[in-house]
Amino acid sequence: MCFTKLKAALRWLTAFALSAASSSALADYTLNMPKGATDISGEVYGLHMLLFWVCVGIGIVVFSAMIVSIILHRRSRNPEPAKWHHNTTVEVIWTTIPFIILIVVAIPAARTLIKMEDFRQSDISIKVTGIQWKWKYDYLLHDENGQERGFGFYSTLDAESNRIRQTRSGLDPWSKENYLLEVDNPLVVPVGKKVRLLLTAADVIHAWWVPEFAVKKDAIPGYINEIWFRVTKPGIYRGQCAELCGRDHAFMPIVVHAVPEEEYEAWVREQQEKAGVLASADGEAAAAEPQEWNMEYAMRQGEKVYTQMCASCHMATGEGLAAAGYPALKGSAIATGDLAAHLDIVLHGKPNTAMMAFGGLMSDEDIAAVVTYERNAWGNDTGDLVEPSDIAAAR
Ligand code: HEC
Ligand SMILES: [Cu+2]
Repeated sequence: MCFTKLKAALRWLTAFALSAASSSALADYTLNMPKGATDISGEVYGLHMLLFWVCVGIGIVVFSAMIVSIILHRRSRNPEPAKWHHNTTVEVIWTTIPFIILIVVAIPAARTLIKMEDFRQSDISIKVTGIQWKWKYDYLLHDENGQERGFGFYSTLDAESNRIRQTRSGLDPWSKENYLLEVDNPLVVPVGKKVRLLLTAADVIHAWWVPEFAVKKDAIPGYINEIWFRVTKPGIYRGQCAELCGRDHAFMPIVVHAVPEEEYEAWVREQQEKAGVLASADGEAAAAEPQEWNMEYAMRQGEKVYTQMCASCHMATGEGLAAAGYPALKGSAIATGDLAAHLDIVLHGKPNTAMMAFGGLMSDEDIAAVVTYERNAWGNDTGDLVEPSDIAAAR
């Protein structure tokens, strides 16, 4: 039986090697760390290579000495071993040389570290919040009068990767470019500007990591960490959460679009317009066009919010994932019963379960929309239209 298993494993390995060789995966496959897209990442790469060659040098010297002594002083050649021990000259040499090597590598390393920790004079600050299992980006923007003009959005695994990755989806991961490395809303930054990220988390510890920028730092609840980067080449850069943060840790990728400054400015304006934070002619923040609140709009908005915020646990079908303890919302007594109890669990969560308090994470409108959606989707036809004012009252 063991033998059959071994044969199966071998067959699988061969198939894997063949498919890897024939696909683009092999072309992308590299052993070394990337030179990256920022000056700092270039320096980090340089340091890494310097140390690598120092290690190679040390390896050659140490192993040569060892091999030579093993051969020259083998027992058959020297049945009578020499009796001396302790040689001050040799000991001084083998203490001094490593000491000098350490100093030589510490100087450039410290210089780069100091630069990495220098957050002064940044051009843009963005707050990054790790959430199970997505990222939230808040652009902390002000106009020249100090008026807040910021906006924020969630960045979640793209729908297609999400479909493919479901157990027994029957879909082929190789068919999707950048499988599990694509999001719906990427972080957009201008090339050549110093971008400072303020990292935190809403639930457990996550870590924001983009290898091409040589930045990786923990995002910790109740705590703010800083990182910065200045991208030199326009492009799309990808990364992942680098701190094991729960079941879907592998499904909260990071995508950064580094674009020329004008393109960034245009994008920011568009986001500000959408968020309704732009100044009108008289200097007051112009409110977004008031949206008429009706069933059709609430359901459309609710589905979007549900896909971003809830589907990772309760599933797109509303059927939940019993094996992981995520209840179905389809036909759920709470989602089809008393509205107050339903709002309570969504706003305040359920302590000591994965159902977190969404009240602090989402606007009245988004919560009203998603609750309306839950109460009417998947055959939960309660007909209830929840108003944003209901949420404000229930908070
Ligand atoms: C991280 C996983 C997770 C996410 C994301 C999540 N939930 Fe939950 N949810 C749970 C768990 C676990 C429970 C069961 C809690 C308990 O033990 O009662 C639950 C319970 C519920 C219930 C009660 C269902 C019932 O019949 O008991 C509702 C309603 C609900 N969630 C709505 C939502 C909404 C709306 C969202 C998105 C805004 C959401 N959940 C996001 C994990 C999650
Ligand atoms: Cu994470």
